[in-house]
Amino acid sequence: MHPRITISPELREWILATTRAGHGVPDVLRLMKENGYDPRQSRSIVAEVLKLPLAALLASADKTAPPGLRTKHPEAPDVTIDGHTIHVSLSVDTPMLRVLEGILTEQECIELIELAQPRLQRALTVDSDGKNQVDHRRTSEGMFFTLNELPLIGRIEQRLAALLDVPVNHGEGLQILHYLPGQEYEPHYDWFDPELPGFGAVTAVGGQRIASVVMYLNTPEQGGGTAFPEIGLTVTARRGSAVYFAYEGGDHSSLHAGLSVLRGEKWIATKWLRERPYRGQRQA
Ligand SMILES: O=C(O)CCC(=O)C(=O)O
Repeated sequence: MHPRITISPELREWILATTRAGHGVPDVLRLMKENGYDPRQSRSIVAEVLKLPLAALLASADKTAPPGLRTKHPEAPDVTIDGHTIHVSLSVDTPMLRVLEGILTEQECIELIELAQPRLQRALTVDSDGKNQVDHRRTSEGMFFTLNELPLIGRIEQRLAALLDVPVNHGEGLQILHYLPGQEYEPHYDWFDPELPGFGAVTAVGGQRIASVVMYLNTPEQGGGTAFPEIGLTVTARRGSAVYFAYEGGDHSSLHAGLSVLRGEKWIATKWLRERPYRGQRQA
């Protein structure tokens, strides 16, 4: 989980003074970049100081961000890929979020669970130094497939790549998570906080994460939805559907949580996408 960014009083005052003096946000972002600030971090800082929605600053991204890929956001009502039709049942702009129905077939969900089951281990998170750690906030069990490990995995990766217009090699290995009653994943961001000491290490290969796709492999009897507390949205976990959300620029509205499973169990497959090709190790 990323704590909210800390902004020094001097920087806060400089941003306010510069905008009061008549300079626009693009000027502020450009000056910050010239002074060594990471453009994504600058956008989050400026959004917070000026109380602007981060999305409003993304228009400035083209001028300030280093080249990095963004995802294409699927538009309603239907997207057909290789004969497989995916229905966009909900679209949100901030964070950029889509609920996707029919991303996986029932048979694909069953096979993924069967393949993952014997390889499950306590799920980890990335600590502030960039190392994997056991974390009380994430109590599920999980495993990773490597890229294109099996024909089924390759097929799903190709489908996501075509849907989101991101090459397969920008994806981290598909992660399967299994939650039992009472297990959950507390609110967190999937992007890496540029202010944490491990940022350089976790982004050295592939750069920053730009989007997540959480695919539901079963329908829990009760509970287990994915909550987005900043916007008051809970996506119901339903076999074969998914929630996709993009957070280019470190969007705080992408805060999300795997809600506690109240009855039954919950299985998901998560795909994290990077701005550049990623050939690295497992990340939680
Ligand atoms: O379990 C969920 O619904 C969300 C999973 C999640 O947040 C994650 O894997 O990053």
